[in-house]
Amino acid sequence: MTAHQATEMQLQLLESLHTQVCKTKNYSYTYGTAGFRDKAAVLDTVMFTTGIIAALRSMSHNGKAVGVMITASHNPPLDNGVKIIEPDGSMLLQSWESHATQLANIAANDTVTQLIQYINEIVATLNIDSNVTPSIVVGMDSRESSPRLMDCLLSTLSPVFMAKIVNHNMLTTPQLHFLTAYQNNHEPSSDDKTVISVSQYDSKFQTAFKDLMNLYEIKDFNDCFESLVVDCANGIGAPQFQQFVKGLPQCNSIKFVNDDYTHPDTLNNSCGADFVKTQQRLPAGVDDSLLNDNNLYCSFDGDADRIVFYYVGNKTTKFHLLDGDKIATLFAKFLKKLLIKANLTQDDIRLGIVQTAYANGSSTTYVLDTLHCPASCTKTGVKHLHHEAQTAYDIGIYFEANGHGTILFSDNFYSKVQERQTIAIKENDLSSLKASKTLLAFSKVINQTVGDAIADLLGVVATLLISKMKPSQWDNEYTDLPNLLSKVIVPDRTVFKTTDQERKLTSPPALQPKMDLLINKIEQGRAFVRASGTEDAVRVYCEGKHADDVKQLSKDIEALIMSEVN
Ligand code: 16G
Ligand code: ZN
Repeated sequence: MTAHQATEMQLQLLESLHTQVCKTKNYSYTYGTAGFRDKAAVLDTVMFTTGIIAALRSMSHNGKAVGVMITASHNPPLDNGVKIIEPDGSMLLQSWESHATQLANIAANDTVTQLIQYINEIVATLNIDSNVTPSIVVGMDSRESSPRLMDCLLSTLSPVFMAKIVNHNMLTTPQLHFLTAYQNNHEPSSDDKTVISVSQYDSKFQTAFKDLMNLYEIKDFNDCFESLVVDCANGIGAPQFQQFVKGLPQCNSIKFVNDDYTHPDTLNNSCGADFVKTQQRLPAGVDDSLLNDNNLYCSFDGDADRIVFYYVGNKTTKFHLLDGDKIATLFAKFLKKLLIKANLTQDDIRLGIVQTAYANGSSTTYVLDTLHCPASCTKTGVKHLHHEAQTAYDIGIYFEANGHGTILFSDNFYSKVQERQTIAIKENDLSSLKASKTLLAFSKVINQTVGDAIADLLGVVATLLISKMKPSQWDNEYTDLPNLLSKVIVPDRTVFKTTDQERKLTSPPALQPKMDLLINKIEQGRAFVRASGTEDAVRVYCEGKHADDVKQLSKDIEALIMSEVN
C-alpha cells in the first residue's frame, strides 16, 4: 500500500487501526542487536509498525516470505520483543533496522499522516512495487503477552496489505528462521496441498541425525554418557524438543527439566542457558536424583536459539561449564580431523572460527596454537558473526561464549567434498570415503540459518559419540582463564563508544588509557567495556591468570567508570 495508490478506505482503515492498536505514545524505541525488546506492556505500537515493515520488506523481495518472531529470548517473563527474518532465514538486513526504528517512533510520537508519509518515503526510495502481495510467516514464544502482541502485529497485514500469512503460533526462534527459508525454497504448486509446519523442520533434522548415527551404527549414548539432561528454561523449547525426540530411538535416555512452558511466569527463572552461563552453576530442577557424574547436561534459553552444556565432576558436585567457546572448538577439532582424513587441505576448504571479545582467551589460543585454525573476532550480536563466517570461510564455525551460534558450509565445501567422495570411491579408499560421507551428513544436522539449541545439541551429541569422547575429555582440551562479567548502570550508556570489535573504548576518551594501566599490571590480563545492546547498562569483561587479580581488576574498572561518568 502506498498513499498515492491506496484507496481512501485503506487510509481510513490504517488511521483507525493506528488509533485502536497503538496505545503507547511518547515513547522511544530502538531496533537493537536482536530486534525490539522491552516490557511487553509497551510493545503494542512496535508490533503494529513491525507488521508494516515486514510487509514492505517482503514486497521489496518481490513477495518472498519474510518471518516475524515475537520473543524476548532469555529476558524475564514480563519482557517481550520482536524481530524480522529475511527470506533466506538470516537476520533483517542492517539498513532496514533504521526504517523499523523510525516507523515505530513516528507511530508513537507523531500523526498518522506522518506515518503514511514515511511509509511512502520507504516505498519511493527503495523503488518498491506496491502491487506486489506481501507474504509473512509469523511465530511466537510461550510468554503470556505473546498472543496479545501477535494480534497487534497481524492487525494491518490482512486488512491493509492483503498479505498472505502463515501463522505457526508457538515455536522456537530457529524453527521460524528455518521455516521462513523453507517456505521460499518450496513454493507449492497450485495442486500441492502440502501445509508448511514444524513437522518439516522435525523430519529434516531427525533424518539427518539418524543418517549420521547409522553411518557409525550408533544405537544409544552409552559410550560417552549415561543420560542427557535437558533444561528447557520453562520455554517453548520444551514441547518442541519433546515432540522432536519422539522420532529418535537413539535419544531414549534424554531427561527433561524445567519443561513447564504452560506456566510462563517460570520462564528463565533460575534456569536456562543465560542463568547457567552467568551464574556458573546448575539450574533449579537438577536435584539429587539427576546428579550423576556420568551424565551430560545442557540448558536452552527461552526461545531455544542458545545452548550451553555442563557436567558435574568426579565424586564432587563441582560444576564444569562447556560454553559456546567449548562447542565451537569441539566442532572445529572434529571437522578438521575429518577434512584431513578426506584428503582435503586448508587450501581446498578454509575452516575457521568466529568469536567475539567475550571468548575466553584460552579458547582463542587453543584454536590458533593447537588446532592451527584461523580465528576472527567480530562485534557482539549474531548478525556480525554470521556475516564473517559466511564471507571468510568454507566451514565458518561461529559461536558467542553465551552459546549462540552455528556452522555455515559454503558451496565450495559441498563441491570439494563431493569431488573427494567420487575419487575415494574410484580408489576404494574406504577411510577417506567415510570421512567425506560424515562431513556431508554432519552438515545436514546443523541449522545453517541461525544458531539453534536443538540442532546444536544434535551436532554436539553426534560429535561426542562418533569421537567416543566423554564430557570431561571434551572439557580437558583447554582450561578457561578465570573471568568475570559485570554490569554498571550509568546515566547515559551512549557515551561509551568502542573500536577494534568492541575491544577498546574511544569514548569517554580518558577511560581506555587508565584501564590499560590496570590491565597491564596483572598476568595474562585482558578487559574491555562496552555499552549493552539490550539493557540500559555498560558491561565490563575481565580475565587473567589468577581469579583474585581478575576480581580486583573488575572492581577497579567499575570504579573508574563511575568516577568518569559522575
Ligand atoms: C542479543 C544477541 C546476542 C548477544 C546479546 C548481547 C542476537 C540474536 N542476540 O541477545 O547474540 O550476545 O544480545 O547482549 O543477536 P548485550 O548487548 O546486552 O550484551
Ligand atoms: Zn534466545
